[in-house]
Amino acid sequence: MGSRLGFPFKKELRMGAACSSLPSVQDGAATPHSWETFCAASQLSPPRKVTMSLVSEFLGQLTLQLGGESEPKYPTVVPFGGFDPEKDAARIETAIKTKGVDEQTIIDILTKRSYTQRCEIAFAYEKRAKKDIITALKAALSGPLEAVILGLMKSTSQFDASEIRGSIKGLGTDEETLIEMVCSRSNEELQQIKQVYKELFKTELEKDVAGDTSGDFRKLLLALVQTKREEPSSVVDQDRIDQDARALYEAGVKRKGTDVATWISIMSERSVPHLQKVFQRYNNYSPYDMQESIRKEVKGDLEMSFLTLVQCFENKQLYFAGRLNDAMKTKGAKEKVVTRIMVSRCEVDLMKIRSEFKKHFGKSLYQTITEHTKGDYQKVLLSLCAGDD
Ligand SMILES: [Ca+2]
Repeated sequence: MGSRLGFPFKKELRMGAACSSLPSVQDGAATPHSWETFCAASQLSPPRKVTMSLVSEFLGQLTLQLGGESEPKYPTVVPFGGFDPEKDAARIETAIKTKGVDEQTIIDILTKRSYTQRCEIAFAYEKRAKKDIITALKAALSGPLEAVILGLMKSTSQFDASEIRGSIKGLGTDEETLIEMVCSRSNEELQQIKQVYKELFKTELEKDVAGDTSGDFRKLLLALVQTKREEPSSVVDQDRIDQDARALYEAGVKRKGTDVATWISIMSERSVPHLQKVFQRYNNYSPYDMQESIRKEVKGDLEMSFLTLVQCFENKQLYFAGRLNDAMKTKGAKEKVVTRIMVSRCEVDLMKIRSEFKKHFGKSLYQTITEHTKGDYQKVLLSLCAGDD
């Protein structure tokens, strides 16, 4: 049995049980024969034996990912050409064994490989070192650098699911994180998060969200988690755009109080391109634009959720750039927010977030990270940022 099995179960869950829950390579009968099987198993927790059914689950997920009409990606972390997992695993083993730990080598390798490649490295590492890479990295690293590196050992969906779980199951509920995660993710991303959430935590995301929120805030989050948003249509339906714009106005600014249910159904069910046109048309009815209307009509978590939604419908990468800018406004940095966005978006749209950052805040993300962070944490963030603008 691998040392990993001696790990407290709860600890594994907090880590998101990504590669940490891999069936051990030296488990004999459970030995995965390839990194694909190894990665497939990494989707599951608690540790389970690798069987053919897992392989088909993995293939099923691939089909799911390839089947849908995916949003275009703008990653800063891309597959490394001339990739050699054996060589990387050996270099990481040496770096971990080096007195005082050679953090630079760990950063250089793991931030310049895709998630799939990092999985291959994990597999090669476990084969040669006879222990799993997560446990080894956890023991070798500390502080915010450790958080980034362990985050990178999860897939984007696993990381997102773990962040949501942490925001709900931590001390009290971290509404700010929960809102960012649920209101900024696309339907497709939410569908994958829901699936992974169930695999990792053995419970439905809906159930956890419902258990820790209340009132209209809960209704809105649950409506989003149900992922009923329509797919973008090639036909622009002007009548429907007009109807929705008027309905949003009549449910809010025009009447006393707010008909929140109408706002929720329109904002959780319509496609993003449709909503962009609805918000433009909205200005024909309302003296205040949609964001101003939200600020006037609702308060607290509900206000923050609607604002996040509308900002993401209008320009998601600008929303993330703004979050990063806010998190690094003061002398230090709100490390949790910075880490979350850099890790979760580096293989999705960080390149575009970078350009929105530069365009709107006058300074590059690279330069801002340089000014507001230090040490190995700064090095790992700059490497994920992958260039100045
Ligand atoms: Ca009103």
